[in-house]
Amino acid sequence: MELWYTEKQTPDFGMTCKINRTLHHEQTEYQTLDVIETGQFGRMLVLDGMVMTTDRDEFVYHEMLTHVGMVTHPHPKRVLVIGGGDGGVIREVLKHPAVEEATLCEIDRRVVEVSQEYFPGIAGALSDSRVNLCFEDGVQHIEAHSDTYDVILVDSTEPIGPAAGLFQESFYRGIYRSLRRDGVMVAQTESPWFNRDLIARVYRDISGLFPVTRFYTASIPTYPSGLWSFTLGSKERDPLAVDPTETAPPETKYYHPSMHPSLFQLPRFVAELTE
Ligand code: AAT
Repeated sequence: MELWYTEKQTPDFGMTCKINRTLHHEQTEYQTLDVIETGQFGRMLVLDGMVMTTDRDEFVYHEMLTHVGMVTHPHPKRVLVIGGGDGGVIREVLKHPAVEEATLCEIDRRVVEVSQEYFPGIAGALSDSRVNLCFEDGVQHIEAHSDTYDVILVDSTEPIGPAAGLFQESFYRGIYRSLRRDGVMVAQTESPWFNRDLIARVYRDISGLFPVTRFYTASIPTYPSGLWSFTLGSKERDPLAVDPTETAPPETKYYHPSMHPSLFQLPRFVAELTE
């Protein structure tokens, strides 16, 4: 008998893949958590029925959420990742030698523990001595820290359930306060096909707070529609004005310094979300 997993990405559209077996299933305090083994993408981490990461395409999302913001900051010493309990963004952050302290603020401790067990290539970086693990709601963490971080990366689940607060204007205002004078933030902002209202609203909110706001996309096959978006807010430096040749880490598979300037050239149906 064949076993198939479907994520209903919208009420009318889904992604389906064949699975060899279910490796883990539990209901945590915050969400349902599954690890399944797929034929096409290797192991897959699923929260509340939605794909968070897979062995084979995780590099795209984790590199693109991390490096664009990291190279925009002149000296990213203190970095905060909100969400991202699988550790993929932390792994990418630690590729930058300027980093002295990387804090992970994840609401659900079980995501970290299960990722350490089933995704060692992604979660391995969480045991690095520069990493500070903090299990609390990102909204509370942001409220408790002002003028602290150089870079804040928001690696959150979809804007329903525990992550709803991570897409609010008040949260971005908190991020602005938590960042130091030349701080940079990047948030994952969902699909330009399926989340158009959300993207336009988040772009307006961030550009109302930060002097520089930039929007870019990447191709991620296991995320809804396959096209994903990221919104960057910066207090001083414009990512378009930096040359990442020297600062981009060499060991990447998707992000490359030569693609950096063209990242912000958007197809028209995407660009209109930022106008
Ligand atoms: N690295 C890619 C995987 C994710 S995981 C997003 C994480 O955000 C989850 O582990 C979830 O527990 C955590 N989270 C949710 N709400 C909060 C909160 N309020 N504070 C801190 N952490 C939170 C993201 C994939 C995104 C795209 C999927 N289609």
